[in-house]
Amino acid sequence: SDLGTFIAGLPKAELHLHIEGSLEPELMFALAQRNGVAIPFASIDEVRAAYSFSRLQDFLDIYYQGANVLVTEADFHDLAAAYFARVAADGVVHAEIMFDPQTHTDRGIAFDTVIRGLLSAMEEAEAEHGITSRLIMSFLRHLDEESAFATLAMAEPWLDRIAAVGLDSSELGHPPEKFARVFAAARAKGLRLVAHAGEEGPPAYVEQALDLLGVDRLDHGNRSLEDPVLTARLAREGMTLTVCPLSNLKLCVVDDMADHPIDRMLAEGIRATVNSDDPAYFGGYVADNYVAAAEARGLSRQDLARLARNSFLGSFLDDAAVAAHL
Ligand code: ES4
Ligand code: ZN
Repeated sequence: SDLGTFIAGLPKAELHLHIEGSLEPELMFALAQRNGVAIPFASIDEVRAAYSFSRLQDFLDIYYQGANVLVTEADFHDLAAAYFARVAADGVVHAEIMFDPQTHTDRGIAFDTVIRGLLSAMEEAEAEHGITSRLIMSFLRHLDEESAFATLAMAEPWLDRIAAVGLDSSELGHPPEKFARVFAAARAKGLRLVAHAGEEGPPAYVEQALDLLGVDRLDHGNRSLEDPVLTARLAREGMTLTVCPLSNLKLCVVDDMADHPIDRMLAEGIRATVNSDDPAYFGGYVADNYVAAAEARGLSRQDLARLARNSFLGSFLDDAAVAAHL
């Protein structure tokens, strides 16, 4: 379509992408076979049929199962290489990709295996596709503070290759305050900070992410709009929100794409961006997310250009690189 062509032609950054969530069923099967790992699905169609969720936890249970096929450095390389090859066609020129070390280290995969595989694919992506990238190491919030500190310690030799730490997994019952000390430690090491907040959790969790973690960027943030004071604050402070429309629909954060708040966020003056979250599970890569939101909410080409511009403004690129993309 004309809209799809316009969107794919907009240079953009992707700021909210879980690399484990880019594991397509075809690669899941290939890696299961390569590594002799059992998966609870008989066919690729059966995998796709299992991707029906009524809340975040339904998805997370399947997502952690899928990640079991990732074993060797080559697996992590191939996973990330497939992501970069796919989003080159979406107009992505910069990607800040999250990975969840604990999902792997807790089943005996070395931290170094994971990061070496990802970094080699990132280097190739710059050479082959001209896509620059950064790594965000995300802590699983359903695990304890001690496990997050242990993960930060494993990252110590790699700190110059990691841009930021993040916070993901089951939000309800695991408020940001649980990780205030480990985020302070990460900041002291020179890392930037992001956290998922306000996806299923209340506006108070967003306030904690701002006030107790001191995040540089918020992942999701949808439920902030329930609080007019918080909404105004996000706009005033120029906080970037990494919004994920197809994820929001699949996880029932919105009942219908026609109800998606992306344009309301822009109208409130919030620096909103559009991202894919877990594209292999939620039915589309980043350009599909722009298209779905644009069709459902009647976004103009000016709105779409604003969203793409916001993706660079909200990135962890240095000022000169940001300016070069605007
Ligand atoms: C996630 Cl959509 C979402 N929310 C929280 N944690 C996650 N990990 C991967 N996708
Ligand atoms: Zn996410």
